[in-house]
Amino acid sequence: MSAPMAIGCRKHPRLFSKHILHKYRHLLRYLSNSQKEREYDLVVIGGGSGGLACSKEAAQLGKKVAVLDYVSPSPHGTQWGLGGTCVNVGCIPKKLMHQAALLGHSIQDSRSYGWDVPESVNNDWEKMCGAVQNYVKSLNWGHRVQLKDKNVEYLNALGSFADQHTIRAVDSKGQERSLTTEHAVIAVGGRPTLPTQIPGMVEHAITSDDIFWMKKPPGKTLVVGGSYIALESAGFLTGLGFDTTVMVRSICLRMFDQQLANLVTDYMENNGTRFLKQCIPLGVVKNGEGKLEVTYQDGNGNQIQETFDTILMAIGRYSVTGKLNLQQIGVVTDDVGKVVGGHGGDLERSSVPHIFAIGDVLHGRPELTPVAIKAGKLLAHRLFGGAQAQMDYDKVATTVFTPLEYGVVGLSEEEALATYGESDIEVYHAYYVPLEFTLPGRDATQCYIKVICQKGEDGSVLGIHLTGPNAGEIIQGFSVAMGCGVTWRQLSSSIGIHPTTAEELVKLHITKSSGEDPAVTGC
Ligand code: FAD
Ligand code: NA7
Repeated sequence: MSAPMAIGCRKHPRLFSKHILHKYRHLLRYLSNSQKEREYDLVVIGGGSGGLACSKEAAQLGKKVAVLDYVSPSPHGTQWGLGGTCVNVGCIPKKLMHQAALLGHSIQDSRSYGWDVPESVNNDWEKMCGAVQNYVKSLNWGHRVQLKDKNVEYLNALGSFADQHTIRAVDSKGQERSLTTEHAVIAVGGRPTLPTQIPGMVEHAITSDDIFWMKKPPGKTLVVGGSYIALESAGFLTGLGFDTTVMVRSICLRMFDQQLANLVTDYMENNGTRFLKQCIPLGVVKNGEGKLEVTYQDGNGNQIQETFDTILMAIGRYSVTGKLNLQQIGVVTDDVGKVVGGHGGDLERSSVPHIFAIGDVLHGRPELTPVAIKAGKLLAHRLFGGAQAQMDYDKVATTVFTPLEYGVVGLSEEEALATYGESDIEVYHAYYVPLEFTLPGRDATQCYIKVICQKGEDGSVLGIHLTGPNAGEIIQGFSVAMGCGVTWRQLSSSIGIHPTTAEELVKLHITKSSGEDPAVTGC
């Protein structure tokens, strides 16, 4: 294909130069633009976890910085303030509602500890939501103040690229402004997917963008999806007293260790969440009473109908890069619109040298707030502080905040087996009973710890997994140890803190391969 074109071009020099000019148009535009005086050193599109961190850090380094943040309302009209997903419709309201649900459990447990609690104790959704929303609004305000204090110009405007060095900002009144900049960071995050192919879902289903801002209690709820967002939402809704069903088409927590994933869902099932497995929604209509009639298909192909008050779709998220004009300016994205980084040896550099991407919008990286923040700060220091350090995306710890929390750092057993092979790994494990479960007689069947190591006393620890109360708090410290390359010898020679759940991790001694009973008995 290329030979005739080349011959043709040599015959027609004008065609040849036109061809070359077209091929290198982005580079030429970059070179010609690079001579001009620009208004800003850095413009960040997206004022979420990553964008705020990056812009503040760059301003601290003495640079002229602007950050654009604009929230397009959800299909149900939900909108929120500055701070991005985590603050408004993610980690923060989610964890507070998780806490609300845990408190409900604790109130029940408290009877066993001598508290005289009335037989019926109910959660007031409006009151809880009001408190959560007020806290979120205080965070929105806090972010605005911080930007002002740190000399970052904040524009409540939708950004897109007019060219490689010019950002077009359009505010809610349609007023437009152009900002020229030396560097740009794309930090626009993502939004939850609503399936257009399932009749009635876009009109009637809500997503995680809406649930935390619902004015009325959700009532009987169908949560669709097996992701962590689906399970966490179903977990707190059940805990708050709502009749909650999770519909899963395949497996839950696909990216996690499946043994632990099953323990998480078993615990939820034992504590009142209903699971419809191997089922898919086919459609939904609103009946005369305002209830949602869902038709779904089970694993045997039967079509079943059931009525719900609320449908929460948690079937994944998409990147909101569609309207940024990335293709036109030469920024390469993957097939789901995420920016491909790693150009020129910099993990966050896009295919256009002075344009970077951080956070959820960056291809192939964990979608977590601390990851976005760290990547944003490191990037600012590389761009403006003479630093070299790249983000370490490896061994990032996380926690699934289901009623029984699941904390994890490193490889799952499946990944370890695939990477190292069965003969090279040793798995230490234990089923344990958290002390706080004992007096109320709570079922601890799903409280489990698994440490995956390379064979031998000095073999590295490859993965740590824990289900139990406060798993998130526990796993953080162990992730530091993993980052330092902790070995099985070092882990198992640590002295525990008694009586805690965390000590069970350093007391592990039974290997899976031994086939011994891993139940912890006594101290
Ligand atoms: P975001 O925080 O999404 O910020 C992007 C911002 O850019 C948004 O404000 C958006 O409105 C704005 N924007 C988009 N397009 C434009 C544009 N063109 N112009 C101007 N502004 C624009 N992570 C955790 O670490 N722990 C958790 O417990 C956790 N729980 C979660 C629970 C839920 C329900 C969800 C949905 C997510 C959760 N996450 C959690 C993930 C976490 O919220 C994200 O990883 C994080 O917010 C990503 O930050 P970001 O800066 O990439 O993007
Ligand atoms: P994920 O982790 O992408 O998971 C999506 C879930 O939704 C998963 O269980 C899917 O099942 C399920 N799904 C997807 N489409 C459908 C349809 N059409 N019907 C029923 N079920 C469906 O999504 P999250 O939003 O939780 O996570 C977002 C990111 O955060 C994620 O990328 C992680 O990196 C962290 P499947 O497994 O495909 O059968």
